[in-house]
Amino acid sequence: MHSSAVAMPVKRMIQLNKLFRGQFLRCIFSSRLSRSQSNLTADRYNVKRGPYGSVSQDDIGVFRNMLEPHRVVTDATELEAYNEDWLRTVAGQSKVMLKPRNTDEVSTIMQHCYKKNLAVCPQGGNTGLVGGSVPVFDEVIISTQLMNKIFSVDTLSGVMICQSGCILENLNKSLSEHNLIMPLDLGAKGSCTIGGNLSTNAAGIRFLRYGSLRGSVLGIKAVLADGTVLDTMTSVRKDNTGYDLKQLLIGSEGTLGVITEISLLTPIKPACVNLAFFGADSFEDLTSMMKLARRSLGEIVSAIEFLDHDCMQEVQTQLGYSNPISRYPFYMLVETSGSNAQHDEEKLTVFVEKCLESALAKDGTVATDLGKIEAIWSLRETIAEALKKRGYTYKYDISLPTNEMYKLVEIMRDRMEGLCTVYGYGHLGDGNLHLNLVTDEYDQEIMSKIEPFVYEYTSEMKGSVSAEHGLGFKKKDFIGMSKHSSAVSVMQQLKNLFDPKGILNPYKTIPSS
Ligand code: FAD
Ligand code: 2HG
Ligand code: ZN
Repeated sequence: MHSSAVAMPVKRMIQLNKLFRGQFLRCIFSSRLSRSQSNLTADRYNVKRGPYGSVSQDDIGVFRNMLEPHRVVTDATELEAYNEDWLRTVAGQSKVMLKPRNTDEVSTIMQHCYKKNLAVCPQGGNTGLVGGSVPVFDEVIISTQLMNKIFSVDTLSGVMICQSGCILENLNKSLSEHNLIMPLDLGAKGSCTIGGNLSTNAAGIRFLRYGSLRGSVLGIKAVLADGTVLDTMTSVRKDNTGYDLKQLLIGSEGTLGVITEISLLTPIKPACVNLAFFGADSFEDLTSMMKLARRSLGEIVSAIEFLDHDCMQEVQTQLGYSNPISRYPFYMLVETSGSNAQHDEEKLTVFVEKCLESALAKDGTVATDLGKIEAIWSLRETIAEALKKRGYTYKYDISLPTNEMYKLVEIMRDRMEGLCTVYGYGHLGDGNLHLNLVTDEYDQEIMSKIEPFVYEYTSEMKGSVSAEHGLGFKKKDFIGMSKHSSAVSVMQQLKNLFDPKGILNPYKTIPSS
C-alpha cells in the first residue's frame, strides 16, 4: 500500500503521471476536429428535415445588424467544429453560428427565428455525448461562448450568479478564491459550460457528495422559442411559490429554451482531500469495499468510482498514463473530502487497512497531495478520450442496481465476442455504469446487435437508459424504456406549449407527438 501521508507497508513505488487533469483535457479539446462530414447524421440515421425555413442572405443581414458582424459566423471551415460532436459520431450542416453576449441579444435572435420559422440549436462547449449539441440539418447554432461573465459571488450564502457560457473549470477556479467550489466536476470541465451542464443536468464525480445539480440551482433566466425571457432568478434557498419552472428547463437539452443566466448555490471548499486507489479481483469485491467505505468513512466520502482492466489498458496505451499499482481485473477510487486532515487521514487509514486485511483489495495506494490525486483521477477521467482514440465508440450511460451493474458488461462481452471490445467503468457510488463498446469504424450490423438489446435489458432491470448524459439525438426514441407513456405524453404537451413551432433543438430528447 502506498501513501504520501498515511503510513502503510510499501509494495511498489508509486509512478504517477505528471500531467494534471485540467492541463491534459485542455490540450485534448483544443486539437479536436479537422474533417468535414457535413451530412453524417442525416445519412446514417435516415432523418427527414422538418418543415422549417432556410437561412437566407436577408436573415444573415438581420443577424449582422443585431450582433456585431464578427459574431455571425458563416465561414464553412470555422463552422466545422460546431457542426460535429466531440465524439465525431454525428454532424449537421449549419450555415451560420451566432454568438450573443447577453439575454437581450438571445431574445432578439429568437424573436427573429420564431417569426421566420428558423430552427435553432443551442450550444455550449459541445462536449455532449448524445448528439444533442450539434445541428442535424441546417439549424442556426446559438453559441453561448461569449456569455461568460460572473456577476456576483456571495461568500456568506455561497450563491453565485453568472452567465450560462461560463466554463465549468473557470467557475471552479474563481470560486476557489472565495474558498468555495462548484457542486459538480467532470472530465470535460475545461470545455463544458454551466449552461450545458444545466441543460443536460450533468452529474459527474461530485454527485455522490452534492447530489443532483437540480438541488443546487436556485434560479435561471431562459429565452423561450418566441423570444420571451423567462426570469426565475433568485438568491434565496427556500421558495415555495407556485410551480418550479426552472426544473423544466434543467435537463431539457435546449428543447424548451436557451438558458442565459444562472443562480447557483456553491459549497465550501473542503480543507483536505485524500484519494485511495485499489486493485481488486472481482466486481463483487468492489461493492463490498463500497459498503465498507460508506460505513467506515461516513460523511467524508466524496466519490466512489471504478474502472475495469480494459479501461486501464487503454488509458495506458492510448494516452501514456501509468498504473501506480499492479494489474488487476478491477480498480476503484475512493475520495474523501473534509475539514480536518488528521481526522480524515485516520479514518481513511482504518478503512484502507480493513480493505487489505479482508483481502477485498489486493493492492492500493493513497494520495494526499494534489499532484498525485490529480494524476490518479486522470486514469478514471480520461477513459472517454482514450476510447475515442482507439476507434468508434458505442456509448451507453446506464443506471442499474449497483450490485448488478457489471453483469451487463459481461453479457455484452459474450454477445459481441470477436466483434468489438467491451469496457465497463463509471460512478460506482451512484449506480451509474458507463458501458462502452469500441470498433475500428462505425458498423450498422454491430449497432443492431447492441441496440435495442442494451435498452431492453436496462428496462427489464428497471434502470435508466440515460443516467447523466441525456437523450439528445441518439437516444430520444428509447425514452419509453425508462419513462411511462403517460409521462412522455405530458412531456410532448409541454414541448408544444413552450415551443409550438418546434424550432428549439428539433429531432432531440423526446419523440415528436
Ligand atoms: P453542449 O455539449 O454544448 O450541449 C449539451 C446539450 O445542452 C445540447 O442539447 C445543447 O443544445 C444544450 N445546451 C447547451 N447550452 C445550453 C444553453 N445555454 N441553453 C439551453 N440548452 C443548452 N456528463 C456527465 O453528466 N457526467 C460526466 O462525468 C461527464 N463526463 C464527460 C467527460 C468527457 C471527456 C466528455 C467529452 C463529456 C462528459 N460529459 C459528462 C458530457 C458533457 O460534458 C456534459 O453533458 C456537459 O454538461 C455538456 O456541457 P456543454 O457546455 O459542452 O454542452
Ligand atoms: C465519465 O464519467 C463521463 O467519464 C463519460 O460521463 C462516460 O464516455 C463515457 O461513457
Ligand atoms: Zn459519467
